[in-house]
Amino acid sequence: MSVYAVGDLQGCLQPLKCLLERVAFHPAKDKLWLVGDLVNRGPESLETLRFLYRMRESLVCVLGNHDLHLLAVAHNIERLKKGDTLREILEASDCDELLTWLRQQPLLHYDLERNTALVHAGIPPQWSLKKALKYASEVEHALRDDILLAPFLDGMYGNEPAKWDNELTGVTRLRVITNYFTRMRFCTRDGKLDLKSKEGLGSAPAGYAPWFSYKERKTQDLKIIFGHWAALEGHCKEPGIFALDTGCVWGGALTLLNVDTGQRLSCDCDDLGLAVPSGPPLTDQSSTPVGAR
Ligand SMILES: [Mn+2]
Repeated sequence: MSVYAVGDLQGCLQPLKCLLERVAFHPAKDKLWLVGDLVNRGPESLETLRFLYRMRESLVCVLGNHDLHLLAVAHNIERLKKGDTLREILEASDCDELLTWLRQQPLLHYDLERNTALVHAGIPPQWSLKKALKYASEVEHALRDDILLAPFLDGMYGNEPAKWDNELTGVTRLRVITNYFTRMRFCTRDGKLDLKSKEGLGSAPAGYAPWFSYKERKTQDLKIIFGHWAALEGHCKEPGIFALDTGCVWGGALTLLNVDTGQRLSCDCDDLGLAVPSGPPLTDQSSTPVGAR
């Protein structure tokens, strides 16, 4: 059995198929971990979701900001934004089935045997693994609950409060948790978020640094696999931290990591003879869903 992790798909189904073929992925034996942002902006969001749903028994999948945005649009909480490519999912006859599956997926996955966590954006420096799992489960509970789902989706948009406080309650609390797990790049030592800067390591505002860079980070002993930050181009020097978003949808490549050996493979649309999808360049990604409305 092999365990592989792939970066943000965003509807790039052909590069995923290419990578699974190259490693001779066997659905009954192997596992595929997904860092989230399965859909949106890319060419085949609906077919990507269908493909993953069919192989759901072989997957571990955490949710990204684009996946949550899809759920919010589907539940009439938010409208499609310019550049969204989600309409084909909303109009599909199997939309309910696909989204019912999607909302069961966690925000944070922990593999005890490998002491490895899978998360879309990251784990803030002030949270231990134990706390992170507890807070993730609060959002996961709301997502799976028919009554709590709509208020959660309605309340999740926004950048404030920028910092965790254990006294927070209700949808405000869930918003901050969601922002950490699905949108974070830079934060302060004590976990105050900057959700505006989206570029590389050099673009941090004064007092802010990448969430993984703090020496006192409470998850120093944990391996963490994450996506979301295409401007890192898959590079992260921090030991045990694996950045997998290599911007496939922005003309980069899709990266697959063998979780046990550390071997990386990548496949881009050029390799497949496909047109590179049009979009902003790597360092200028326009609005990210689940931002301020
Ligand atoms: Mn993302």
